[in-house]
Amino acid sequence: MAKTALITGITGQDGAYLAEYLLNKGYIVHGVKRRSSLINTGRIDHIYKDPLLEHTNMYLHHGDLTDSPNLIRLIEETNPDEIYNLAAMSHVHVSFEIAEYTGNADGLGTLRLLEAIRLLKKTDKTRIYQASTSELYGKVQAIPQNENTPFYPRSPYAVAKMYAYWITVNYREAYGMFACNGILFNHESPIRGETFVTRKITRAVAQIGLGMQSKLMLGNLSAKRDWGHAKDYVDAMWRILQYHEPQDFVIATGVTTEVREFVRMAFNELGVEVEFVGEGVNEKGLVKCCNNSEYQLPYGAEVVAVDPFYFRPTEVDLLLGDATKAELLLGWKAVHTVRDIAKEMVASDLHYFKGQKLLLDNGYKTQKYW
Ligand code: NDP
Ligand code: GDR
Repeated sequence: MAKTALITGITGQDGAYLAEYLLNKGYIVHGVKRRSSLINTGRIDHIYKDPLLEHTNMYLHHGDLTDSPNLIRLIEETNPDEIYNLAAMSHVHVSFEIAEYTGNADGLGTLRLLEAIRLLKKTDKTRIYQASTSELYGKVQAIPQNENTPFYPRSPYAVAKMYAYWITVNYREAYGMFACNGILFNHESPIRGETFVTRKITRAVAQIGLGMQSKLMLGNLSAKRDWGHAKDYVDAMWRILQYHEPQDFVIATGVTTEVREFVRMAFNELGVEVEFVGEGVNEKGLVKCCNNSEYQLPYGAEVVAVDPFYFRPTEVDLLLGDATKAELLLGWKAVHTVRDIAKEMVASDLHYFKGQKLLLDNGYKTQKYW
């Protein structure tokens, strides 16, 4: 019999990849989406079919992690074998501005799901995956970070996720639930949210190359992240829930890269070399040379600058994960390198903005029709 999965956060980057992954495995997929004033299903439109018109194994339901009765009803109605709790206010910088909401959705939201499983007496049937994060390590206590490294969260987001992490462990120990944390390090893709640093960079690089934008404004260029591909990471989520006992796993590539270096990699995809000069808020990225006639940028052009607006009140300087446990127990290993990711993301953003430029050059506005 086909297994049933319930995915919260199905409209996000990971939710979209996971839904496609599970459908390909023959699952019936139920996704929780939020009501929004504009349609927010762009990432899953290609796999969605209207159940009233066509056969489908994917169903969408309105819901919210701040709404307990809604979650209880959805779990009761869909009776899932597996729940993937991916929904969250996932932007670290924004969490400093909406700290209480972040705590409610990202922290208490996980408790609401766990309680719903318990109240509905589904602890023996339903397995739950909690989207934990390398942000838990924050001010890192060891390099690299593994499942035994102490946490030191550095943002309202990370503190909320720390509550979610421990309440998941607690429900596992207290009620014997199959509840697991995947401590995932940063993972990116062409459908990454536009305000996370990699996507912000690849979008800007594409537009600068096409003459649609002059400069990219960034915050801390020295932050280091262990960047993997979202496609590889949703496979790890599934493997975590298939393991014979519930455990927590670090999922990472084992390679860390500076934001500055990711910028260089992205410009390299246009054949453009960028050199960083200056320090702190005065640091700039200048064009050193161009090897591709399609994207000729003038020598010395300032294409990157620092804007302190993007600095965070407390920063996470360095993340580097050790996923040995996942490799040994789950047979999981990252496939894509950070350079593969930069290449794929720049290519995808170039494709999109070339289309937009074509429209603009021919007198059509590129804004949405509404
Ligand atoms: P996204 O921000 O792309 O997606 C988040 C999803 O959660 C969206 O579908 C969003 O809906 C939904 N959502 C937000 N708030 C609520 C709420 N209150 N109730 C219901 N749904 C809500 O995140 P990612 O896909 O990148 O990440 C998935 C999860 O993994 C998140 O929990 C994130 O914190 C965590 N994580 C991500 C990592 C990464 O590098 N990507 C690394 C480690 C952990 P909408 O589309 O309407 O905004
Ligand atoms: P992060 O991702 O905070 O690690 O959280 P993000 O891409 O936002 O930042 C990574 C690093 O880049 C620095 N940075 C900038 N960041 C953004 N967003 N915009 C900028 O202009 C900029 N300039 C420099 C940041 O300071 C930071 O050091 C992501 C999210 O997906 C979380 O939900 C997830 O839990 C973690 O990854 C693992």
